[in-house]
Amino acid sequence: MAEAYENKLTQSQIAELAIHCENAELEAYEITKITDDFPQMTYKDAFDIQWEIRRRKEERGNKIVGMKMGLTSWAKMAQMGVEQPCYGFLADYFSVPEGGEFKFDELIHPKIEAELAFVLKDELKGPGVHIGDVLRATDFVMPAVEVIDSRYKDFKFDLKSVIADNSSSSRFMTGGQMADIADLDLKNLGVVMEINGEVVQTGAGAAVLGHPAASVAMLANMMGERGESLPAGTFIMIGAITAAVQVNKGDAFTVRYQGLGTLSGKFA
Ligand code: 0L1
Ligand code: MG
Repeated sequence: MAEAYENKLTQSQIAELAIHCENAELEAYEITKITDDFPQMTYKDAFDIQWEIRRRKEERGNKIVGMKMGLTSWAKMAQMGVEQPCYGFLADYFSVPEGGEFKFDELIHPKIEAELAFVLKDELKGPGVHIGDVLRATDFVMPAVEVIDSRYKDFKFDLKSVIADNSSSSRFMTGGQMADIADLDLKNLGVVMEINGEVVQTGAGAAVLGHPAASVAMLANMMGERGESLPAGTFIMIGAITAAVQVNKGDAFTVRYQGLGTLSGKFA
C-alpha cells in the first residue's frame, strides 16, 4: 500500500457505506463495487468501513469470534486481480457447527475454501511480528472451512472494495482435530476437498504465503498499523490452501486434512 494512510472520504460517507455493505450481507443481495462511485477511496477509508461494520454488529449484540486472512496465495491474488492479502473479522453467527448445514438462501453466491485456523495463547502485536513470534504464541492449530460470499456482483471487485466488504467473510466451520504446532509440518500439510463425493481441489499449507504462520504474522502487522493487536485466545483463519469452489444448494462437502481429521457439511 504505497498511498498515505489517510482518509479521502468523510466520516458520514464511511458510515453510509458501512450500512450499504452490511445491508447487502444481511439481506443477501448484490451491489456494485463501491470504488465505482467513490474512486477517491483510500485503504484507510476501506478499513474504516470494515471496522464500522464490526462496530455496528457489536452494538447489536453480536460477538466477534475471530479474524480471517484473505487472498493469501499468489494464485488467488492473480485469480481475483488484486495485489496483496486482506483481512476481515468473524462474527458469532458466521459459525456453523461441524457436520452442519449452511443455509444457502441466506447467501448470494457462496464459494468454499479449505483453510487452517491458529488459536493464540499469547498476544501478538505488530509491527515487526515474524513467523517465529507466531509459532511461539500459538496454542494449537485446527482445520477450518471458510464460506466466502462477496457482496459484489459476479465476485468482481478491487482490493479496496473487498476490504470494505469485510473481505467477503460470510460463514465458517471448524472442528476436526486440534494439534500442537510442533507436531505438524505446516508447509507440507496436505488437504483434499470433495464435493458430492468427487475430489475438486487439493493443496498444501505452503500455498498460503509460503508458510501458514506467515499469514498470522501479516495479520498482526496489518492490525498493528491501526494500533490493534491479536489478544491471547484469538481464532485466526489463515486464508485458502485451495482455490475457492462455487457451491450450489444441496451440495455436500468433505475436506480431509493430513493429521487433523475431516470437516463435512452441506448447503441446504
Ligand atoms: O478468504 C478469501 O481469500 C477471500 C477474500 C476476499 C476475496 C474473495 O472474495 O475472493
Ligand atoms: Mg478465505
